[in-house]
This record gives sequence, structure tokens and C-alpha cells, in this order.
Amino acid sequence: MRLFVALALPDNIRWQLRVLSGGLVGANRWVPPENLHITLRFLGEVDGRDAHYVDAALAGIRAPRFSLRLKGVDAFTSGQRVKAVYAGVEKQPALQHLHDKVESAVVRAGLAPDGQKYTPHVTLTRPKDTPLNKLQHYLAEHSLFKTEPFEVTHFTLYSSEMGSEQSVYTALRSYALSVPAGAIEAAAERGGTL
Ligand code: 2AM
Repeated sequence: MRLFVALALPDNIRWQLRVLSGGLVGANRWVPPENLHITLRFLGEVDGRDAHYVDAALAGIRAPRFSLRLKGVDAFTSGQRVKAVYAGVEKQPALQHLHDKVESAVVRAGLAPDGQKYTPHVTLTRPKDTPLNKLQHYLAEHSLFKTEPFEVTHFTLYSSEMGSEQSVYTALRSYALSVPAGAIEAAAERGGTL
């Protein structure tokens, strides 16, 4: 099966991304709202035994919850070709920290290291035929894009299958992030919940 590890996005954030999903020449297919996510690690084709090891290693990760915000738009290009257009993620050291823990866990489970610099993003479209000048126009138009902050409380192992129109992602298991030390006491003092 084809697997990846990702952060799901809350409904309100997916809603806020809707303003970006259109208005780009050569991009006719946009990632549907239910498929929008932040990939932590693409695993590719993994057999059942390795999937089991990966799951066990991911379940052993201890990392704190954190707050995140999507900010700006950008693109991965190759020469003149626009490969993917994405919403950016505001810098958050806790996200890089979680990514590094996931990477170590995956390697500990026996998969090959990724070796690439991690650029967190939410892919919006993989255009077929977008000229660079049209891309520049789109990016300039949305340069001030920003969502509300949201809490990241877990990360998820997904399988990916080809559907007739688009990929179908299935959440196989979610792994909880911990409540930071002190937050429980502070919430109790406020007399409220976390
Ligand atoms: P993306 O976050 O850049 O879109 C599920 O297919 C996810 O895994 C996609 O969201 C995609 O990343 C990522 N992915 C798919 N194929 C990949 C590949 N060959 N290398 C790296 N990441 C890949």
C-alpha cells in the first residue's frame, strides 16, 4: 500500500483555503477540500510488515501539541514547469521538531531516509500547463493570504489510492501529541478545559 504521514487540517482552515482554489491559467484540477493536508513524510509503497513497524515506531513518538498558521502562497517549479502550487506554513520550530521525530521513527522502522530539506506546505494544485508569468500573477494576488492559527493535536498515517477523479486518502491511525507541561495546571487554575 501507498502510505504517507500528514497533519489533517481543521474544517475552518480548509474553508479558508477555498479562496486560493481557482483563477490560475492551466490549473483545472484543484485538490478537493477533504484531501488538503500538510505532509510530514511520504512513505511510498510499503508492504504490510513494514507498515506494522512504521505504525509501532510512530506510536512511540512523544512530542508536544503546537499552534500553526498557514501563510502565503508559493510554488515548486522545475525550469519553466510549475509542478505544484501551495499554501505556505508559518515558521514553527515545533513542526520541524515533529517532522524530525517522524523521520527518525520511519528510519528506525527500516525505511530509507528521506534526505530532503523539509518544506511544509499544503498542495493546492499540480497544474498541467501554467506559464510562469501567470503563476507570478496568481502568487502576487494572494501574497497576503493567511489563516487563523489552529492547534495541532495529532498526526495521522494515511493510505493513498487512485480514485477515478482524484486520490482517495484514508486515515489509518492517528497519534496524539501531548499537552505541554504546565498547561494542565494553568487550565485547572482558570477553572476551564485545555
Ligand atoms: P504534497 O504534500 O507535496 O502534495 C500523498 O500522496 C502525499 O504524499 C501528497 O500530498 C504528496 O505531497 C506526497 N507525495 C506523493 N508522491 C510523492 C513523492 N514521489 N515524493 C514525495 N512526496 C510525495
